[in-house]
Amino acid sequence: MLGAILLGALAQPVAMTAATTIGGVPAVHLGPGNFDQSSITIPVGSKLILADDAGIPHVFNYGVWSGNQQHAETPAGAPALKNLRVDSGNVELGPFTTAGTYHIYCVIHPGMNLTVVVQ
Ligand SMILES: [Cu+2]
Repeated sequence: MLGAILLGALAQPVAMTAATTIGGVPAVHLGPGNFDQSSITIPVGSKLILADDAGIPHVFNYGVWSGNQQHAETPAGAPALKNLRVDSGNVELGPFTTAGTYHIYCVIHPGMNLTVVVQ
């Protein structure tokens, strides 16, 4: 029974994003007012690095920008993330221990949205 479930999971198509990693941890790089990719897929139990290469301040929460409106979210099972300010360098989120789709946005930059798929 468990084997069948595992095989079923393995048979699902996996989005093969050309993800970058830093020290083996999946990473999304930050531009001046954007994520350099709109989504990233990581395995359950993985952390996620946000790499502020440009040294531009960003502040992250769960939720999305829709037009010029911020919509905060409180996703169940997600690691803590509340007004996380990044000024430069790398910040680590997680680990993400629960499979699901999580939305992260930057409160400073309209439209700066990232979808994190944990599977
Ligand atoms: Cu930002």
